Amino acid sequence: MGITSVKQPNITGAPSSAGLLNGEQIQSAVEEALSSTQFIDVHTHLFSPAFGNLGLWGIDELLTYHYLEAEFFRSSDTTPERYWNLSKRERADAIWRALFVENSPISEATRGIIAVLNAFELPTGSSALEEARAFFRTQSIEEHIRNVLRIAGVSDVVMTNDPLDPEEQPAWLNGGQKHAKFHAALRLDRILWGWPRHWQQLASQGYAVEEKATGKSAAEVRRFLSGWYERMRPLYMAVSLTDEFQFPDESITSKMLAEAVLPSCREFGLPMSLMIGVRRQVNPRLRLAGDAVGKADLHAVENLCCAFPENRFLVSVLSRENQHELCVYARKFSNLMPFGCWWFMNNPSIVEEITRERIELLGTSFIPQHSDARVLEQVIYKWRNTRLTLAPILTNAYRRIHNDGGGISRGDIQRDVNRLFRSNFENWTGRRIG
Ligand code: FIX
Ligand code: ZN
Repeated sequence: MGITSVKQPNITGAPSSAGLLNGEQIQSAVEEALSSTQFIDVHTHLFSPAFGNLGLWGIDELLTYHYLEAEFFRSSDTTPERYWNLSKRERADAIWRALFVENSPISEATRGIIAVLNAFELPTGSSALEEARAFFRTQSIEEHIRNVLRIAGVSDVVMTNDPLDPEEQPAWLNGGQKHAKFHAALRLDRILWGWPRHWQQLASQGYAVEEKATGKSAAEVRRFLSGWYERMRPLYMAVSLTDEFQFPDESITSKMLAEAVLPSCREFGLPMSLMIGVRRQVNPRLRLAGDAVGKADLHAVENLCCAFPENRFLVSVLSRENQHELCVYARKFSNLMPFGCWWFMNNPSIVEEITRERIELLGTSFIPQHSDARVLEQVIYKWRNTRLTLAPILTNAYRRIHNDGGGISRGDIQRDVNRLFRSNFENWTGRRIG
C-alpha cells in the first residue's frame, strides 16, 4: 500500500518529511509523471508501414477525419453527395475553408489540427495549408512515425485488424507485419454481427460454416481464429456492438461469442474487448461520420462477466449514461476492465467527469484512455489533451489524500500513472509491451 498514514492532517501545504509531498509539490509531481511516462495506446485504427496505403498520415488525411467531416456539414452548404465527389485534396480544402478560415477552430477535433501544426512548428493561420502540405510531403514514414510517437509520448500503439477486410488481408497473407511499435488486435465485427453478409467469405476460404451459423459453424470459426491468432499474434480480440446488444439471446452474435470467440480467447489467453453503444448509420449520407450513440443495456456485460469468469473483458461504452454503471459492474467483476473515453466521450468535459467517477469508484484499476486515432499525427493532440485533462484530476485526487492526513510520494504517483497507462493493459493481455 503506497499511502502512508500520518497522524496530523497537513492541510496547509507545508513541506512534509520523508519524501512525502505537500499540496503544491503534488501538482508538479503529477505533471512530471504524466509527461515522462510513455503510454500504451490500447486502441487505434493506425497501421504500420507494412500495410501501405491503409496507414493514413499527413494534413489532407487529418483534415478529412470523419469527426471533422461531421462538423463540416454544419458549417457549409455543400451537400454530402457533392462532397464525396471531390478529390481528397479538394475535400481537405473545403474543410479548411469552412472550419478554419470562415470559423474559429474551437471544437475538440478542429483544435486538434492546430495542436498538430503547432507541434511541427508550422503556421496555424488561415493561409497555413500549403505550407503544411509541403512539410508532410518531405517526411519519410519510418522516421516520421518515430517522431510522432516521441512527441505524443506513446511507446506502442495497438491497431485494429480485421482478417475479413479485403484490403488488409493480403498484407497478412504476405508475411504480415513485425513493426516493434505496432501491435495487432483481432477485430471480429464481420463475424460477430456481420455474419449474414460475411459467412460466405469464410466458406469460400474452406471453412464448413452455414448461413444460420448452425452445424459445425462455431467449431469452424474457432479453427479460423486459431489460424489468425498464429498469423497476427494479437494482444486481444475485439468487436464494436450497437446500443441494442443483448447477451444471451437467440442471435448469431451471442452464439458465436459464447461458442467460438470466448473459448478461443481462453485458449490463447487473450482478453475480449467490447465497445458498446454505437447506433450505426443513422445518417448514411455522411458515410463513416454517419454513426451515432445510444444507451445500451449493460445487463449484457453483467451476464458475460458472470457466465465467463475465466475470460477477461476490456469494455468501453459510448453513451455517457452508461459510464457510471460500467464502473459499478467493474466493482462486481474483477474480470472486467473499463477502458478509454470512446469517440463522442473524448472531449475534456466528459473525460473529466468519467475519469473522476472511475477514480472514485475504482482507484487505479482501469485504463483511462485510448486515442482511437485513424491518422498518425492525431496521437499528438489526443494524448496531449488527455494529459492536460488528467493532470488536475489526479492532482485533486492526491490532494484529497493529503488533506485527509495521508502521505503521498513521487514514487506513489509514478507507480499509479504507470499502472493506469501501461501495466493495467500489460497485465490484462499477459504481455510486457515495449
Ligand atoms: O468501432 C470503432 O472502433 C470506432 O472507434 C470507429 O470505428 C469510429 O468510427 C471511430 O473512429 C471513433 O473514434
Ligand atoms: Zn475505434
